[in-house]
Amino acid sequence: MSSSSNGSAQAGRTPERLDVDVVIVGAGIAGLYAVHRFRALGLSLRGIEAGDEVGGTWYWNRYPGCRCDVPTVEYSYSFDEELEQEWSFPETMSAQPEIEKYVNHVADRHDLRREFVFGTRVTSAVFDDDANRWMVETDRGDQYVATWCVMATGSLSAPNFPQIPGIDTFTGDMVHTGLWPREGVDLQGKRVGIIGTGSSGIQSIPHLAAAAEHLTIFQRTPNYAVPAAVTPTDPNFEAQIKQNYRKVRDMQRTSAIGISGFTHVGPDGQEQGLGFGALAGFSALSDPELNKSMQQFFADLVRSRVNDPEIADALIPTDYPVGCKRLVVEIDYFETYNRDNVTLVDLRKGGIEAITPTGVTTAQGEFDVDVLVFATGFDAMTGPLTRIDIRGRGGRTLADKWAGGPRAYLGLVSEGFPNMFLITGPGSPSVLSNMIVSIEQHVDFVTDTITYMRANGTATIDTTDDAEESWAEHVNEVAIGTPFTAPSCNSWYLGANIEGKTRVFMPYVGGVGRYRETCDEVVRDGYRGFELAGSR
Ligand code: N01
Repeated sequence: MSSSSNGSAQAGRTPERLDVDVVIVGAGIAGLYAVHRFRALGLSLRGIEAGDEVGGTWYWNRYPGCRCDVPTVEYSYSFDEELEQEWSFPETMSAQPEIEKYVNHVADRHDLRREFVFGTRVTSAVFDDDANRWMVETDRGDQYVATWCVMATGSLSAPNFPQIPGIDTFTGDMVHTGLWPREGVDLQGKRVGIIGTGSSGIQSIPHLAAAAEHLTIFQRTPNYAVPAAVTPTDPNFEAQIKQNYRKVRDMQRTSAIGISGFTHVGPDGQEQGLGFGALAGFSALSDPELNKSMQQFFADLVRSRVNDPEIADALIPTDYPVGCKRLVVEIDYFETYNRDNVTLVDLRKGGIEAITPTGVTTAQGEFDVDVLVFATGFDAMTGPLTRIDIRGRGGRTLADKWAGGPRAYLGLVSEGFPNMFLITGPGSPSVLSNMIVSIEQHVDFVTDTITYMRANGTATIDTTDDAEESWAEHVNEVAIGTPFTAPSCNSWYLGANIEGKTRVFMPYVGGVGRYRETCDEVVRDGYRGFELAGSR
């Protein structure tokens, strides 16, 4: 990595007061691409990043075992065709350090860091109705005035610490997988506890078990998990992809989840592909009979890998369909339960009652631990936005507006918050897609929109209640009948993981291709559903 710690390097910097065209919040994959595109328009800009470095998700989530479950060659930017040819990912599905390295390389290659302040968190963004401008403030005392505010804040970036009594009394090390320290966590000879068995828990558990003296796993709900098809990158296949990258990108953009499914005939005469079926079958998963047989397949898989039948039973989901929660991709997860130094606490037999200075108290007894890992997920999709004091027209807060569930036309603009763009916001394919494909599409949309507004001297872009409402109805409609919204389903897609959060299915399940077409049509129809007003 070229600059190891921008944030700490900027620790003593003087607060800024800047008047710019655009403020971009976040230096993840979205924020970096936004800076790249907007700078090419000649816009003045300031990027603001809470972390010490670029990377977003891949900066914060550095827990052992963290890995992407989208094929590497597809989980990459498409805008730099030379980079596509030059860059090589060593594995079919990249581990976090490789992706972080890639994102840092992009930042260096396009000289993007210099537009950002690091180690700086946006605390408020307030729209000035008279001036049609956003006033953005940070925890470092910066004040920015901007015409457009682009929230590249990520969908899974607001960590969830559950409200467990006594959580603040724990005297050992407490760490969230989504805030894993850069220097790592010393687990040698330690009794480690982990709460949560979603993707982060399932990925990290084998590594924690291997490093710790003892690992206690607190599982509230077992998850469906499939073995990850991770192998070293086949140079022949990589060459094929590189020759066909434009076709691969086209296929991604018109696909259901932003993954091309590109195949070619290998030297053995067999068709080879990217081997990614795990998330692709929304419609197949909606067939109850097929879903039942998949559930049986999972049960058999777990029983074949876990020695103790009682533990195997505890690891098999029985009360919700496959596809309700995000399908997890695992390596050696189930075998970990065959280790002598691992204990599974099935919280369905008695839940967590408290955290004490020395461990976790459950209805089944007390478990002493030295390190407590929270793999308890995120206040997904809305949390990264509602945790900022965002106030739109008339001083209305976004948090209040979204108290009954998020509303944003196309997941891009929320009525009453003009000139604020949400990258991969609720109501867009976002977390149900290859994020880089969706990010590029949104940033391109915003770039084109700003270009259009400048060309026409338009002051503001907003949307209407009606447009927002009918989009919300459509998002809801396409989710009905899928396992995502099954009555037995409790997932973060529905906000069910956060106490008091209104249960609304947030992402758009209609598909990346269909969504892109809709956005293109909206623009062709003169920004149908948006309100372009005033003159600058
Ligand atoms: O979070 P989660 P995550 N007491 O919300 C449990 C992406 N991602 O960080 O199911 C006890 O899925 C909770 O239990 P329950 C991916 O999109 C991708 O793992 O609510 N347990 C659950 O087991 C993923 O879906 C990768 O009953 C409590 C766990 O904590 C998303 O990020 C890797 C609890 C939270 O699981 C989030 O995944 C990692 C409590 N009070 C993440 N509160 C890839 O592979 C919560 N839990 C690409």
